Amino acid sequence: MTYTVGMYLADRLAQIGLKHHFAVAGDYNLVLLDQLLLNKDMQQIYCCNELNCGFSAEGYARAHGAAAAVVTFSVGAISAMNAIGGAYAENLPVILISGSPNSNDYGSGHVLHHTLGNTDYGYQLEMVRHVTCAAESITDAASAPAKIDHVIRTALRERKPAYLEIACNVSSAECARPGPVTSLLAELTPDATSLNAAVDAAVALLEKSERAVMLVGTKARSAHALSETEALADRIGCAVTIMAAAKGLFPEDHASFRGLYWGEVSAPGAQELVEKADAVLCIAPVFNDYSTVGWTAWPKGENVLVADPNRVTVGGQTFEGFTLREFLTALAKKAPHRPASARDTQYTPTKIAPAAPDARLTNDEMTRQINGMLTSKTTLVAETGDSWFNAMRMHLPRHARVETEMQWGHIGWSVPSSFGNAMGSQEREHIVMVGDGSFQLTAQEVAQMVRYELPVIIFLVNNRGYVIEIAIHDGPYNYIKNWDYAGLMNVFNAGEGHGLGMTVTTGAELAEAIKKAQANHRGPTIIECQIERTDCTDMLVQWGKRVASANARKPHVS
Ligand code: DPX
Repeated sequence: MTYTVGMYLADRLAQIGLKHHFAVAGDYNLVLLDQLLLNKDMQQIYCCNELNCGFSAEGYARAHGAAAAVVTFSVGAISAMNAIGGAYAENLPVILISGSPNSNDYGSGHVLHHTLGNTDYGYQLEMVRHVTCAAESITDAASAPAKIDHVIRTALRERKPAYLEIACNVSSAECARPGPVTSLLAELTPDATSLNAAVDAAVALLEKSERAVMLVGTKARSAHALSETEALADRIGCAVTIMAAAKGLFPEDHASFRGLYWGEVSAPGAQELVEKADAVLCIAPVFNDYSTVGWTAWPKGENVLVADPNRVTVGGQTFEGFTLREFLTALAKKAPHRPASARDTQYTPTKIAPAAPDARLTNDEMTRQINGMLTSKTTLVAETGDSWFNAMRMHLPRHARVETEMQWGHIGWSVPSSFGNAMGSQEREHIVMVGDGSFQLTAQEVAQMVRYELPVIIFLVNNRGYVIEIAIHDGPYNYIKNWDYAGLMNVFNAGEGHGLGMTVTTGAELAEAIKKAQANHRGPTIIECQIERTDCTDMLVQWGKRVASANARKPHVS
């Protein structure tokens, strides 16, 4: 049998550990999909549309480390680019693969279907460069191995998405076989001089501090530095706080854990801890308008160390040439013990009192019951909206995971992303919290959970509108058409699936529905939780006010 470009790509994807890839068919990628199907180490998983396909791959990368999505030219790829932008913002190595025009049509002057109707077919590559760390167009078999390897290696190294387009007549063309995968996975050798200097500068900051605090940020996971972060916390012994997007990245039962730092909406005591500390070690943070609560909570200055995935800034100097993992490991060998900030404080998880079982369901009662379901095997996917704040106030058992998309913030992300996440970690339990407004963007991907029998439990919060937007800036555009969300399951089952849909209006009904959901092992469950529109977290209201006033700053006139 001829060894082909498509087989090479499949082998490389399987070699980096992918057991699945996500796809939507189209005539520019059909031959490529056939080639990928020949690889029996990987299963092809189908999505309803390319936006969802991109987000499914994004979710798979969260669970599994990397992912691939295969789409058709332009009509498919341009839809997928939004999700790929999300993967870029969230530091996830997703390989977007697009079928593309026949190599003979490039430069021929031919007008092709699914294109802009011009005769230059380079535009998709140009567009995708902005949302990927490497992008290649393959129009001949001889250069395919080098281009495929470059794209995959760069994505894995930079933890960012990358792009390949393969001319539809080249995916079945003959090609060389790949060598060992180690060439794709090799890490760069660290610059020892720079690393030692960074560690010395960090030690100097800690030596002169009495109340050091650690602040863990979201990129600690994509930098593969979670256990190193914990080891450093053990060594220094100081209080450890987390940023919102890093919820779940530091164990909440750790003796030094002191909760969420999010400016005015921090856990009790956490704001004071960070803002009064004489040394703040920020581990892989993302400081944006949301995470700084409208630029009001941004640790800066002489006593702040920022350890980014590939760079450390401390004491007015910046160091690079090593990874975050290498820095944390080296620092944990030399850092002094500074336990004061942990010794003098404690962490008390938020406790929500149970509501009367027959009282109208509230946001608090819903959150309390969902929190009660979490185990070390749970992955909780919290959509943009009040679901963020509900996730933030939950107490997590060790190894429970929380997924949010706080940098990109595309509503509707959670449904396809949880589908991909569940596909990539079938040994875990997946719970989604999603608002009605968000759900309406990507609802059809629940049908794929039915198709692949994934027991994802979806808490659909029906508060009749875009409540987070109402908190930030109200207007008629924040009110949406109501749907029969639970009823959708009949549509998706179509007489052959095991999806379950229920609507609840009281705490007792919710408790009953959760029991049924947990017994439904062969498909997803939607529990539509009907709550009042005005019933949202106080955190959302406070945070919303701050972000709104940052957005409303007048243009600067010089
Ligand atoms: C918008 C947002 O119902 O949740 O808890 O009621 O807010 P809450 P819902 O899902 O509403 C979400 C809504 C409209 N954001 O409040 S956060 C603007 C927006 C976005 N992404 C995309 N379009 C618009 N974030 C793709």
